[in-house]
Amino acid sequence: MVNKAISLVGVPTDIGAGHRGASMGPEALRVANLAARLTRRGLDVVDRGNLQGPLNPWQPPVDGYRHLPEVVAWNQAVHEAIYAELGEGRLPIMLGGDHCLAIGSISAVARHCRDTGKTLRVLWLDAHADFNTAEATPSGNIHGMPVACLCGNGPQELISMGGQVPATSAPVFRQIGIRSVDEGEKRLVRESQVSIFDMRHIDEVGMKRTMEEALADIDENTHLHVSFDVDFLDPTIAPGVGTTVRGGPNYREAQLCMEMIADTGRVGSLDIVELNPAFDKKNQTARLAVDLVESLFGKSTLIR
Ligand code: NNH
Ligand code: MN
Ligand code: MN
Ligand code: MN
Repeated sequence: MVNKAISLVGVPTDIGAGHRGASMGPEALRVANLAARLTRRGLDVVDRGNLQGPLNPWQPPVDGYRHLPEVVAWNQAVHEAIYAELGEGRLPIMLGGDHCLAIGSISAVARHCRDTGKTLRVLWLDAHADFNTAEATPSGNIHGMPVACLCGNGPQELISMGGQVPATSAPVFRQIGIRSVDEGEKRLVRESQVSIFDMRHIDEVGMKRTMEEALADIDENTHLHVSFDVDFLDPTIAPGVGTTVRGGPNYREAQLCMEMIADTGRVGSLDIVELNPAFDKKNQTARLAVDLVESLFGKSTLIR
């Protein structure tokens, strides 16, 4: 069974993104009643409030990275907070914030898995592979780089977070929903051992088989980390993100994805990132994200 002690950790920054506004994500998720919805599911939810860090200076990239010192500061705070929650035996949900923050959260989860002898598996739900480097990036935005950084390909301050370089490795990742990968990034992904279940794969075999494949060979020793970039979802149902890409999973496909993850009973930590209320309509994307997170924690429409 899934850990019932849940900690919400707000990380109000858009420091790694190409649009302002993901800094409002944590509050939008609270307004959409995330804590009460999980409490209603019988979980013991504590909201730790927000972490703090530098403001967004909105500068152009320097040597291929935008806002690197600020990204490092925010991720250090995330790493410490998430590592502490796991050490207390709790299940942390990081309320982002943009996706660069997964460097801090996943490096902390990897460190916790080393402490406890668990096997880490990361489910990366995203339209994007987030495998860029300073050389490959078209934007310099570090939210396009967290998977590369976690696999040891990035600036020293980001790859060494958590005391081990690399923090984790490519075979740990299962990426689902991918449909926008930059040219140079494509080559890096192909040369890596990251498993990609892109939209073409989901179109061809369906979400059910895709998830069976992505969840294959996990066992009772697996710590599942779900990194949920809200732009994973089709923009017709989830307009509240900075980088919409059409052709994503629809409502039922997304529900099935979450329900099948829940069925494993192995979820140990979660990121909800890239929600951008400045692009949303009446908080609908935040409400949808909360709905899907309820399913991730076992809410089901199953009758049998
Ligand atoms: N690949 C693009 C970049 O690196 C966009 C990344 N944007 C995301 N990633 N939202 O999930 O700039
Ligand atoms: Mn643990
Ligand atoms: Mn992402
Ligand atoms: Mn994305």
